[in-house]
Amino acid sequence: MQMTLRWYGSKYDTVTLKQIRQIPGVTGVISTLYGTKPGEVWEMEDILALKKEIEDAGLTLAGIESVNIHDAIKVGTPDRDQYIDNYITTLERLGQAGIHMVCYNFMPVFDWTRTELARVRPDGSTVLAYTQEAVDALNPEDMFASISADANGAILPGWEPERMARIKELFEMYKDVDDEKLFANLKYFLERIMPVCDKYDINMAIHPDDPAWSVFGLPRIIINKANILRMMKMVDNPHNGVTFCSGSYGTNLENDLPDMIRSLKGRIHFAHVRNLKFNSPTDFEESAHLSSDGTFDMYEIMLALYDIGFTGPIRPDHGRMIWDEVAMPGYGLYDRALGATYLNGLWEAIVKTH
Ligand SMILES: [Mn+2]
Repeated sequence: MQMTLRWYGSKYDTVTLKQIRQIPGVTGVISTLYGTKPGEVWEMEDILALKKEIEDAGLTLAGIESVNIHDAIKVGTPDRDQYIDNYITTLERLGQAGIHMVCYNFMPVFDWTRTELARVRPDGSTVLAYTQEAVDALNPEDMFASISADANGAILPGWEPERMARIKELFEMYKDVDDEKLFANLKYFLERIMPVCDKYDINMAIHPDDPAWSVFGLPRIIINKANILRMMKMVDNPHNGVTFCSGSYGTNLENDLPDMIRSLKGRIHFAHVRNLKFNSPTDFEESAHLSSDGTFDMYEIMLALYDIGFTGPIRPDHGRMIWDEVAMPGYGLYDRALGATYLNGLWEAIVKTH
């Protein structure tokens, strides 16, 4: 595996490549062209400039998170083919630039959903948190207002203001889309992009829905073992793979994370590894990465990745906000650096004892 950190680019991130280069054991970043909108074709010169900037800092561009999917593709509207063509052109250019892993998600309207961006933990750190009760009491517009008010001035991925301004229209677009239709639209998309993925050896890594259940009545399909195996089988190509995100699949305590990892052998192209602390089955907060701080056994998660021979990029996921850092919630330097070091420590111990 290759330890990486997510990096939003020098125009958007409070963390610098120089700082990332100094985290022991972190050799690459996962980045994106953060200014692009879903459906746009990425310019080759922008892709190459991003790659060069990262390599000049002594790191590798280990993959893209994300190339986002236009709503027309997820909804299956008549103009979807144009947006899929654009997506294919972007993939071609990424392949030509030597980039072989692309993370994406197929979540309607919202990317990840949290109800608090700065819940105070007993140690004084602040973290992202979720309670179903809070979601049930809010409508989507209120939720956007509260998320953006807490974002430390950052624009959060998936919560861009121009997108949220259209929230009613987006809900209207999805009103006839149920789980089966979303599966069918995902299949259509994957079948069209697989030839270019085969040609350039691009591993597509779908990120699970977060939380792993329906929010605001919207369909959610990438939520559990049965659904993800169905997705693998419906387009049975090794380039059709997953981002294994422990913090997203882990939102549903019925998901047995090490078992899911083992059942996805050969199809996990990217891993997000973090811990959650559950206060009840519908109230969780993002803890430090250590097993002792949360609900998951992180050793067992890393062991499962080792057992399946995982070789792709891995990253600590959201970190807590500690040591007075001000950054995009979840994406400060310090706690993610601690997470990377802890995961590398687990990995070294596993390698030496197996
Ligand atoms: Mn994730």
